[in-house]
Amino acid sequence: MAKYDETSIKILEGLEAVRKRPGMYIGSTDKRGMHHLVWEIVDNAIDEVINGYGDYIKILMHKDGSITIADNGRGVPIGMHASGKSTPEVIYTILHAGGKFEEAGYKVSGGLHGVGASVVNALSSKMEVTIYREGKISQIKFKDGGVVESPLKEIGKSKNTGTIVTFWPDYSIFKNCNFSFTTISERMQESAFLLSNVTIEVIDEEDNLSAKYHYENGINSFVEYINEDKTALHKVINYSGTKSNIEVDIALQYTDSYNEQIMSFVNNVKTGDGGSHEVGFKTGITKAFNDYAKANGILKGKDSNLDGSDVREGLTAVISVKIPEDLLQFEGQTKGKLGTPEARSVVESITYDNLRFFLEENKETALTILEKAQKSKVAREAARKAREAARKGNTKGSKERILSEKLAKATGKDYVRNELFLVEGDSAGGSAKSNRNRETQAILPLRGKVLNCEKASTHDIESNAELKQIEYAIGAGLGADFDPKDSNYGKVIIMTDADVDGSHIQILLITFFYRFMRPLIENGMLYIATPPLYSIEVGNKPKEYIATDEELEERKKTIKGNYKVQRFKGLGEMNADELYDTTMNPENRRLLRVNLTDAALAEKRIHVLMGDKVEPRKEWINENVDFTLEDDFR
Ligand code: 0R9
Repeated sequence: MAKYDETSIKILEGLEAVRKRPGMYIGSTDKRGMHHLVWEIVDNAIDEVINGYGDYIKILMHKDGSITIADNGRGVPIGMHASGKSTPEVIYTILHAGGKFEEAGYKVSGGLHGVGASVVNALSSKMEVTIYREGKISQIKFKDGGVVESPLKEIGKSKNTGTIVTFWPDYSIFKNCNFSFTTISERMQESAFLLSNVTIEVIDEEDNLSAKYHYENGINSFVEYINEDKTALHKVINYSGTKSNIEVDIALQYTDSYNEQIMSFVNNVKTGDGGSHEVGFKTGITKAFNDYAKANGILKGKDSNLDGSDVREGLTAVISVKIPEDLLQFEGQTKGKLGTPEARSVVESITYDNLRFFLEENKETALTILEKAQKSKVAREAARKAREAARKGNTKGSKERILSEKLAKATGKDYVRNELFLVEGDSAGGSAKSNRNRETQAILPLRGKVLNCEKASTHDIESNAELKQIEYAIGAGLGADFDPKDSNYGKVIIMTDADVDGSHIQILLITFFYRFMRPLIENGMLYIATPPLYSIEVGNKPKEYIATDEELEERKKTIKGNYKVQRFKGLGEMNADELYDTTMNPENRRLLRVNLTDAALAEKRIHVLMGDKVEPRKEWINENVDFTLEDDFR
C-alpha cells in the first residue's frame, strides 16, 4: 500500500477542495463546466505549439464517455522532481502546478483558463497520461479524482515525442452530461484559425463524426470563413503591429449585408464580451474613415461625421491581441471581457495608422465602403427624424392608425411593469384582449408568419406592415437607433401555439429582435410564453393544467380512479379565462427568458439556421437534433 506522508495528504486535500467546490475552478458542473476540462488539457497542447514544438493535436471522443487529447510536442518532462515524485505526478496532482507554463510570457491567468491539469484529474474518475520522450514511452495512471493508481513507469520504446492524456470525467459530478462534437470542433476550428500551421483533428467515435482543421492564413482565413456565404465587397484587409509589448493582429472585410460581426481574442482565448481592445478597434476605424472621407472631399465641411454604427455596417472583423501576463485584466462575471486599459490605445492607434494608409492606397475599396457607410448614415438619420416626429405626435396619426386597428394598449403608465404580448393569430389575440390585466398587459395579434429578417435591411422592416407594428408598439427605434430605455414595455412576450408553426413564428421573431433590437435581448426583456400542453380533470376537482409530457406522466401515476385529459393543440382551444390563468397571469404562468450568452455563437447559429444556404442548415440539424425523440406536434 502506498505510504501517506505529509505531502501526499496535502495533495489530496488540495484536490479534495476542487471536488468540494468544482464551480470555483471550472465555473459550473454542467455541460459547459465539463467542456472546461477538455479546454484545460487542450490549452496545454496548444501552449506547446505556441512555444514552437509540435504541429498536430488530436482529440478522440470515446464511446464510454472518456476523451483522449494527444499532441506531438516535446512530451511532458519525465524526470524526478525535487519532492521525490516524478514530474508528471507533480503536474497532475498539485493544484496550479503549471511549472514552466507559468513562466511563459503569454499565459492567460484571468478567468477560468489555466487552472491546471490537476483540476481535470481531481474531477475525473480515471486519468491516464502517456508520454513519448527520450526514446521511451512512459505512463502514469490515476483514479478517484487524483489518487495515483500506478506511478510513472516505462511501458515501451519509441523515437516519437508527444503527450497523450485520456480522462474519464467523474459522472457523479457531471450528472447527465456528455461531450458535444459540435462544441469541441467549433472551438478547435477557432484555435486552428488563430495558430496558423497547426492541424487539429476531432473524432467522435460514438457518432462517427470527424473534422480536421488546418489554415495557412490565420485570421485572414477566419474572416473568409465567416463571410463564405455572404457577398464580400473586397479582399480581406489584414494588418498587425506591436506597441507597449502588446501585439495586435487584425483581419477585416465588408460584405453587402447589414450585420456587424466582431470577434476578439486575447492570447488565443476568445473574449466573448469584448473589452478595451474592441473599443480601441471601433474608435480607430471610425476615425480612420471619417478623416479619410474629409481629406478626400467625401464629407464636406458642414456634413456631420459618420457614426461608429455606419462604419461597421456589414463589417466582419477578427481581432487577436497578445498581452503579457503582468498587463492582463479581465472583467465581468465570466471573465470574458478584457479590462487592460493600454490595449485600447494600442489597438486604436495601430488600427488608425494602418487603415488610413490602406484607404489612401486602395481608393476604389475605400469608396465602396464609404458609399455603404453613407447610405447607413442617411437611413439612420431618416429613421431618427421619423421617430422624433412620431414621438412628438407630428405624423398626425399615421403611426396611431397603424397601431389602433391591432394593438390593445395597456392603460398603466409604468412602462417597466407593462408587458406586450405578441400573439399568434387573431382568434387567440381576441381571447387575450378580452381577458387580461388591462393596466399592465397589451396585446398585439400577429397574422401568420412574419418576415425572416436574417437578410433584411431597416428599410425592409419599415415597409413590412407586421414588423412595423411591432416597432411602433415598442416605440424605441430600430437597429443602431434602438434604445431599450425608450421601450414602452419592460417585457415583450411571444405567445404562440405549442406546435411547429408556433416554434417557427418564435424563431422568426427572435431573429427580428436579434437583428434589429438586440439590446432588448441583452437586457433580458424578451420572453416566450409557455402555454400548457394538457388539462386534466380528476373526479369533480377543478381542472389542472400541465406543461409537459413528463409532468403528465408523473401526475397520472398519482391518480386513483377516473380522470379526463385534454390536449391543447393551440392557444385558440383554450377559452379566454383558461388562456389568462395558465399563460398570462403572472401568478401561474411560466415565461422563458431569451438570453444571449455567446454573441459569436449566436451569430453563427442564426446565420446557419435562418440564412439562405440550405446545406449548412441540414448538416447542423442532422448533427444536433435527436430524431428519436417522439415529436408531440401531431
Ligand atoms: C495532450 C495534452 N498535452 C499536454 O498536456 C502537454 C503538456 C506539455 C508540456 C510540455 C510539452 N508538451 C506538453 N503537452 C513541456 C515540455 C518542456 C517544457 N515545458 C513544457 C520540455 O521539454 O522542457 N508541459 C506542461 C507542463 C510541463 N510540461 C512541465 F511543467 F512539466 F514543464
